Amino acid sequence: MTRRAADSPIPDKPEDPFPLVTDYCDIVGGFGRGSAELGIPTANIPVNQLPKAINDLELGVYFGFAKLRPVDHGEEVFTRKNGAKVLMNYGRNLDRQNGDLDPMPVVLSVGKNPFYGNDFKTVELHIIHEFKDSFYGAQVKFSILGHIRPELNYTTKEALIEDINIDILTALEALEMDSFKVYRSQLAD
Ligand code: ADP
Ligand code: RBF
Ligand code: MG
Repeated sequence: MTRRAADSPIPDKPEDPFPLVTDYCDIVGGFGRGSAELGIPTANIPVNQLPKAINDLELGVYFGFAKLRPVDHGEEVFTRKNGAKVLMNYGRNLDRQNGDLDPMPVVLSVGKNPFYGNDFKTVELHIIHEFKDSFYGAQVKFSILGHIRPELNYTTKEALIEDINIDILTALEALEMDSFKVYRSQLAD
């Protein structure tokens, strides 16, 4: 596996403070840049719904598992700060047959996205799974099992995308180890 200069070594099992696990959190709208600019959608979570131990983590990239749950709610339209409209379907098109409701591997960014110059922290999850539709307004429960690397700044969008793709491969490889894989069932109902 490709290891980069800034990467943390992946231990052979979760190490303090991991594993960390959340309750179900709401999936809210962000700037819409993940899919549109990077081709890597991220479900954004309100930081005030997260346990303190997660908010105390250093800014960086982490891996774990995530499980979605639809919310019984009519569709709504949400308007982004730039005026773009987003349909919140509350996860009504999540498809059990497609595995959308199973625990899935995830890479998380806990950071201020220096590449975009945000002045506040966001917690965003890229779920490593192909969905057929968006699921704004649904809820997600997730675990954090390890740290991949600190948050970095980039000179190009392509370099950021390339690093996120390495993060995804790193997460998948770590989560294949039995000592991490066992935490998948921690999220099962
Ligand atoms: P935003 O800035 O509003 O978060 P994104 O471009 O990051 O916009 O897209 C995030 C949305 O894309 C999520 O809220 C979810 O509805 C949808 N989505 C589709 N596939 C995925 C995925 N694999 N991981 C995370 N979100 C996904
Ligand atoms: N943004 C950064 O500015 N620096 C990073 O090092 C960085 N790493 C990320 C790693 C992962 C796995 C993901 C999903 C996102 C990362 N981002 C990073 C955040 C990215 O800028 C953000 O998802 C988009 O701006 C869309 O909100
Ligand atoms: Mg996002």
